[in-house]
Amino acid sequence: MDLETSLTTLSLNNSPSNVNSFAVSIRGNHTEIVLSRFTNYINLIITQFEKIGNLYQIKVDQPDNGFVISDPIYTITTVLGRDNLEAEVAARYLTEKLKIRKPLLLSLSLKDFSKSTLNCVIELYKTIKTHSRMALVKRTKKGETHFGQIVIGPPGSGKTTYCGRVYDFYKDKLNRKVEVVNLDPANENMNYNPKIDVMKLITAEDVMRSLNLGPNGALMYCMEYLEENFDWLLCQLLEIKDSYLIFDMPGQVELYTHHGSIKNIFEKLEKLSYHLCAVHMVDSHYCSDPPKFISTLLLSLSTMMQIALPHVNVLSKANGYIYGSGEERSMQALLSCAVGARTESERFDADYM
Ligand SMILES: Nc1nc2c(ncn2[C@@H]2O[C@H](COP(=O)(O)OP(=O)(O)OP(=O)(O)O)[C@@H](O)[C@H]2O)c(=O)[nH]1
Ligand SMILES: [Mg+2]
Repeated sequence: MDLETSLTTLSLNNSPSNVNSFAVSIRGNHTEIVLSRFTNYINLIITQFEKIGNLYQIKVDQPDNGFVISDPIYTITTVLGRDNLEAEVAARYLTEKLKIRKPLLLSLSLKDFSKSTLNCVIELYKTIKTHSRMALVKRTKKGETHFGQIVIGPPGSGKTTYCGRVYDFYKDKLNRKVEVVNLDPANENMNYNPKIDVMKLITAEDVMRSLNLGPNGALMYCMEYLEENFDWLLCQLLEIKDSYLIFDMPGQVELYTHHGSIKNIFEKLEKLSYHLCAVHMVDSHYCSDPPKFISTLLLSLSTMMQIALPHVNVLSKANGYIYGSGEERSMQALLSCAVGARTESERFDADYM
């Protein structure tokens, strides 16, 4: 039975997202590696005997409360084969070095369990992962072009509310296929049903608790984690066909002005034919006096420079703006007031009265 066939004979319930196999010579021994990555676990066969050897089920110990641990602890159970301490130690060494985060089914059949052989296996595994990522990118390039908007802006500026409303507008009024992608790992009040939700990958709350970080540090960590797991996002995006995409983003300003992860994620998507526009939400309250307005303009400008996407500023909460008595109730008046410009009637009063 060859390796690929033996893989399919294992009673696995989920369809694999991809299967990759490689063969190399390690210290004179012909070595084959088959890696199958499923949505909820990984299947890895490493053999120098051209057949399946000891089979280990390796679980990642996570606390029940969903904390994310930076250095996971693994529980290894022998499912098939005789007890072999050397092989079990090798299985643990490989799992820990590879920092595998999903449950792993590992088949190990080696002639030589030396550290240098195991290190070669680790390098090979990394090569396979890179290779499979390249294949994913190739698959995306062959696909169609996608369009959408990423909704960014300071905390509480109305991003999530806007996403929900725009989703309803596209769907009900324009009859267009549209999906919302939530990339805010601390999103509590989603007024939409996201097609992709980053909170299934990581949440800011778990990071704060497990890594002892504050809200800002946790959000940055989450975005770095998402960047590292870009394949997770891409795989799910590839499942969405012909839909306009609305990305709901977190509200931490540094993420758009200094930090690189969000920029990098969207840069990669842009290269994969995702044509996106940044919709920068600004609370209209910040247009109510000149200093706030200037700081908003500077924030918008630095965000535009950093994110480097077509950029539209949207004034939110205009219904909540409190007009002065006798103030003209129009957007023009609101903006003139922000920069201290005089209205026509004020000019007339000042000049002629
Ligand atoms: N009056 C008024 N309130 C709004 C409007 N848009 C949002 N809000 C309110 O502003 C608050 C914050 O809105 P969100 O949509 O959660 O803002 P956000 O930018 O997603 O917030 P973060 O994700 O925490 O950064 C909520 O209480 C909303 O109900 C609006 O157009 N008018
Ligand atoms: Mg929000």
